[in-house]
Amino acid sequence: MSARPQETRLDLYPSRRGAKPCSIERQDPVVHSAHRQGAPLPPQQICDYERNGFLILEQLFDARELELLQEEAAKLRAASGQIDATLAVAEPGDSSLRSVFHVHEISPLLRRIAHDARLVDLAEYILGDRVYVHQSRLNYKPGLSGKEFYWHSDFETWHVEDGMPRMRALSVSISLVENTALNGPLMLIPGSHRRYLSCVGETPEEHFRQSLRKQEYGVPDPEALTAFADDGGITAATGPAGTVALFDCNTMHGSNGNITPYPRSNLFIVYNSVSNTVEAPFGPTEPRPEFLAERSDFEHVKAISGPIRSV
Ligand code: 6CS
Ligand code: FE
Repeated sequence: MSARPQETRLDLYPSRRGAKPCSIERQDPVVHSAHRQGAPLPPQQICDYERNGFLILEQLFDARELELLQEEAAKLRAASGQIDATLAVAEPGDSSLRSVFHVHEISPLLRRIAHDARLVDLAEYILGDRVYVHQSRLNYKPGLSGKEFYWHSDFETWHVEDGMPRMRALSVSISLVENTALNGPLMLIPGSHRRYLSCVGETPEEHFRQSLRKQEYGVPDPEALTAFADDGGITAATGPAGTVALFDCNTMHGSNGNITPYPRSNLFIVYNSVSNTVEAPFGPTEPRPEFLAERSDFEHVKAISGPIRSV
């Protein structure tokens, strides 16, 4: 593999380079739109998102829409043997299905959801720009064997391994089943998005083959993580099926394993600003495949309004 020429770009968020972990102040806004008028969220919720780095919303989708989404996730799971093998990720040490990536490209219904005005308007407002889908996935967290997602900032990986320059992206997670304290719900650390934890360790080539099952590089050091939790506490995104968690690309998050007998599945859609498209990775490895980070089609999403009935 040919080495890339000596790096001359300014890197505001260096990571996996130094011998010691360190913490860097965020250099980017959290809410990129200046005006509160005409916003798709009440001012209090915008403040909450800005302060905490996430927002939990219930009842964005109606019962029929949720049913369609649940059926589609089950269909993809049942057909996972026929899906391009690179998109389907198995649990570590097990062959049960952990995640399916690029779902907005393989399912017309999930594409329709990714283009839904209720989500796109929120993303455009918070990111202050037109947006495109950087990544999408279904996380199944199967019953009995679903393993944890260790603490991480998505942005750290997207910057180092994919070349996302700035913090101007967010994730939408839609739960497909009720998330309780029991089944490994998404956990987030309020306020953690305001600092960037520069991690240690040299990324191996094709790190994604390992990291999507169990991440070991680009994870926070225990002291910094503990300080984050001491300061902000930990919030679990529990709630009925259909609960939406909207979170900043640098919010520290993770989830426990699921040893209940029932799966805990979520749909994730990542929106990035069209002014923040990925470049060469800021770390030394080759760019990850496009099913993890869109690199060729940066055309902005055109929001579609109205309820989703069938596609
Ligand atoms: O590596 C990634 O891009 C993915 N991994 C995690 C644990 N979260 C975000 C993203 O899907
Ligand atoms: Fe993540």
